[in-house]
Amino acid sequence: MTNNKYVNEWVAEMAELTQPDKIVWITGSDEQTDALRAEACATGELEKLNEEKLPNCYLHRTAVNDVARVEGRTFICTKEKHDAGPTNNWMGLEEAKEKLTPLYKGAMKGRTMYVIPYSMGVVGSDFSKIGIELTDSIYVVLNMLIMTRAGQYVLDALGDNPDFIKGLHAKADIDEEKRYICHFPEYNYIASVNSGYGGNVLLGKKCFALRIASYLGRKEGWMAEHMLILGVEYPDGETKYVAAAFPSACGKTNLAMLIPPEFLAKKGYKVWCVGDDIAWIRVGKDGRLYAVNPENGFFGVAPGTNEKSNPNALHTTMRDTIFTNVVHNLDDNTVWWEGLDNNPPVNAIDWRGNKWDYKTYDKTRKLETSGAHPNSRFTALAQNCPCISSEFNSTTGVPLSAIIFGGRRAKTAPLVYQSKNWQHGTFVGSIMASETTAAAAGALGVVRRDPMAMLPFCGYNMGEYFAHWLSMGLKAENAPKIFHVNWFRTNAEGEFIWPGFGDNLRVLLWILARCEGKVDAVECEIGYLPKPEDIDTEGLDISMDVMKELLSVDKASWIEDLDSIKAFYAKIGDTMPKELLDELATLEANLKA
Ligand code: GTP
Ligand code: SPV
Ligand code: MN
Repeated sequence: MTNNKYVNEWVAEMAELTQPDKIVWITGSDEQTDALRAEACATGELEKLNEEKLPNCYLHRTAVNDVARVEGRTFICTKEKHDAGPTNNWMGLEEAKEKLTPLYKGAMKGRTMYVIPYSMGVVGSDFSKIGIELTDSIYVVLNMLIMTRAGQYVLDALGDNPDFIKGLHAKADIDEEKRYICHFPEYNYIASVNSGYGGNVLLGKKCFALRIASYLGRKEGWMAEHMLILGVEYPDGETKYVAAAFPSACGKTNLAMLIPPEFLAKKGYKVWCVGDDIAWIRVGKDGRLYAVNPENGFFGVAPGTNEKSNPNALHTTMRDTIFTNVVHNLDDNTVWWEGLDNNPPVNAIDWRGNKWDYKTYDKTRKLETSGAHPNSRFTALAQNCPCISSEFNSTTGVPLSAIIFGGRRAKTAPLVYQSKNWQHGTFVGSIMASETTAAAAGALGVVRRDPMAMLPFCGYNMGEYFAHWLSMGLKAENAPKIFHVNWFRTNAEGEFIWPGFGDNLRVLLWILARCEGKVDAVECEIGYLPKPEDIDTEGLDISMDVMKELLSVDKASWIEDLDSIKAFYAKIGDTMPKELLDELATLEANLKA
């Protein structure tokens, strides 16, 4: 509770609108959290899992129509359409009010409204910002208690300050036709209704820490990005940090927690995870860029997580975790998902809540036949991660040596290349493309342009976002070098050519060696490529020919891509910075020379 009149007035106003039976302020105390867990178990909203095997872990199933972010129903609501820009759905303020008010009216009748005070970033740090989410979902409360720093101490830190982000979430009827995720950057306000799933309802995450924060970052001179942050510790004990932007379900969590290949581990290399999804970045006094992870936990993709691909993630989820839409193993009251191991449970309930026979699983019809939804997730505490960085709670952030962009491309993009400078690197980020994944509702595997992995998350005009990137490079005299990677090149059989996961450290080491000026590169049409022999392949079953292929530029497919880039830039229209149009002209000339 608080004496902050801005908070109290707003809570009262929202309660009058939604008419909850009861208002409960989330304190973060163990007693309150335990009571909420017990209540959720009593109503069936959560199922308590095997306390011996998975202490303090719970299972939740969302509605079948509510399993991913809904980009088509996500809106930026501003006075002027221009400010949302051509890549966002825009809704005017009046229309938003007309649409949303009736949906919220009485929506919490018979329910409890929970008031969640939370901080994105360490409470009290210059990087951090406070939010208050009102929700009628215990699932949301328990997730927010993992994903953010939440509770009474955040209200205490806020004091009587009006500077907080408001978020109103009501489950209503989980009606997908009436589902709206609306952002009002000019009013520090987020409104989410008719969903109970992850990115749509954990309002601190994509809604605040990316869409609202990107808008604030432009206004205040910093950046909010869809990036992991990791540290590579060298055998001599020095640690270098990189941030990497990959689209949803394209490998951020996996890279952030990677385990070095054996020969590198033996030499003493280690990787530390600072964050797996979001980075807030500021210019330091020394002209370098400094990054913090504003989150407190991981909302990670479950399928494919196993003892080999990402043991750190798996261990992180062994306690204090909420699993969403995975398989329930009734024999020992644990969980399972495709790609965990080769022992699917025999006595099992699938993500839809039905009895599930693993023998009916058909790889070519994943969505229909899998036991765990392809976008099933775990919500786990960062502090439970075996490789969490000692800088996780840093209030000043970690200095970035490199920024890495990457997508899921079967062809076109090489394993890794370096941009020529910040402006060219911004261009490389702006022309990113990736195959769509199950993280958002809609078609899968379709290549779309996803600049800086921010297409669904940039809270303002994309052309102005690019201009902001360019301006940050001018402000940061010692800006990181910018690279592009692609772990997802496939052969004629559609199999991945690069082993990926832990072996991606081999590529990171080349990137960091470039940042130090310790290794040469080959200049080509798109930037600088490694010499194939400069990526260490010790212990890998991969031929020099394959390495050459991975590190080649397929000119024909790049030339084919030019049309799509031009169309995308044309869509952005007159806010497109001239510098990037010039870079595109240079790329075209290089490719056609
Ligand atoms: P969001 O949480 O949606 O933002 O996703 P993310 O970028 O953190 O993606 P995540 O690391 O969870 O990876 C998603 C999928 O990519 C999983 O199915 C992984 O198995 C797969 N993946 C991750 N890294 C690699 C890699 O290096 N190679 C291959 N082939 N697949 C990978
Ligand atoms: C993503 O889709 O990029 C996620 C998951 O990280 S969600 O929180 O649902 O946005
Ligand atoms: Mn994400």
